[in-house]
Amino acid sequence: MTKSNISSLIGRRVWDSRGNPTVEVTVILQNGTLGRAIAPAGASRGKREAVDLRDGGKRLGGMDVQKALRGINTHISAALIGMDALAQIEVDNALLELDDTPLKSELGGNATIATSLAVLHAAAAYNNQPLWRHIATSYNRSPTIPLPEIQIFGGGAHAGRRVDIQDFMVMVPGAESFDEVMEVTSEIYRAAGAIMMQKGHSVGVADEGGWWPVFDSNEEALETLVSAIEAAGEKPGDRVVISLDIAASEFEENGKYRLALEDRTLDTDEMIEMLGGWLKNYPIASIEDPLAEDDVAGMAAFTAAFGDQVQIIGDDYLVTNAKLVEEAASQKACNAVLIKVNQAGTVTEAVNAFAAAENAGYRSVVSARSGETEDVSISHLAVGLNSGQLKVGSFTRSERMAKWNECLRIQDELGAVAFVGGSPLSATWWGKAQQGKTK
Ligand code: 2PG
Ligand code: MG
Repeated sequence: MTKSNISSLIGRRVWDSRGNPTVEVTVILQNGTLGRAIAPAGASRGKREAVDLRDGGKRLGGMDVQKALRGINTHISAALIGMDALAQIEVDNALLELDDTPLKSELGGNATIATSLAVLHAAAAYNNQPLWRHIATSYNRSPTIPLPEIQIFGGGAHAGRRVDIQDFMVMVPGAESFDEVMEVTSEIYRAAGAIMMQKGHSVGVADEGGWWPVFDSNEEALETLVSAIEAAGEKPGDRVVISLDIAASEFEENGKYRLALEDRTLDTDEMIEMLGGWLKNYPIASIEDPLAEDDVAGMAAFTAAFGDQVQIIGDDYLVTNAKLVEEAASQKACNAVLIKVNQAGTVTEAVNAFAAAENAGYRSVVSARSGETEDVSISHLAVGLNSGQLKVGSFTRSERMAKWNECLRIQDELGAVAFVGGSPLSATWWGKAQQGKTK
């Protein structure tokens, strides 16, 4: 056995930001090097993403992970002990051989992703490299500091469906550094809180730390977001733009879109018209899952209409799956992909989806889940892969701030020049408006 071979692999139950059980895996190599990672968990999940293995029943809301842990501590550890941690693809292939079901329902995507990421961490530590550098070296990428998307109001499945739309976010493409993004976002978050307080709408925060959305319509949330950007001293659409995750699959019923807050039901064309109106009236530069995951024709029609002005991201629709990304590209649906490691279930599959996106000329946004932990692997993934963008949730709660803070640390190592700024949005109206502007 060589020093980088796995000598032990142990699963343990830990707890996520919603207080639900989740899976942590610790890998130890022959020379004592340790790698550790924790599986995140989604609430608005795509139908085709890897599923978490949960125990079901009444205890802990059916969310316990004892079955997943048994799989790790028996089958997975038996298969992986002795393997070289530096051979990520072989390790991930071994996981796929153990569970060849399409959605990893036997071992659970929670078990496989925690294992796969823990091995990646161990390999980085073995090479005495920070994770981002190990990723950049392994996949032959030039590391950069990503442009964040940061939530100000939470909604949809993350806020008891109080509003239909899921994420009302800001991006600061006009910032000179990651640090500047943090500062501007903090002011906007604070201003939004003050506005909610003034209106008597301040009742706390949603799952990802954004303000709980007490609004009479979805559009009121957008109007309030614009007011918050202005109250923070910014001109909306200048240094700061808006990004939305519609998460439309969540309110699609039998091919129609049910906006419960407004007591309205829209067909695909009406949905496209409504969103088109928003794109016209608000400085929105990025929009995720504007139509439901099965409404491919709608997604293609939306992209044909607006793809040359805004970033259109497939999340539930593409579930970090290379094959689905290729299909979407052939159908000209979306122009960007959300990369969530646990949707794929292994690091290799997530990287394959990222590579497929790049081949297709699609942008990528590395993303957290609504259920998160102190694990900051995705900050390193975004930097190491040079994904250009990172979505983590809001600007409160340590499971979110840990990821932003990790980017600040990495920026100190890489230097502010590594920050991508607004370049990921260069193909949008925002990027086009910047051309010709002198600094
Ligand atoms: C999303 C994510 C994060 P969840 O839809 O993009 O906002 O939510 O993890 O619940 O899928
Ligand atoms: Mg989404």
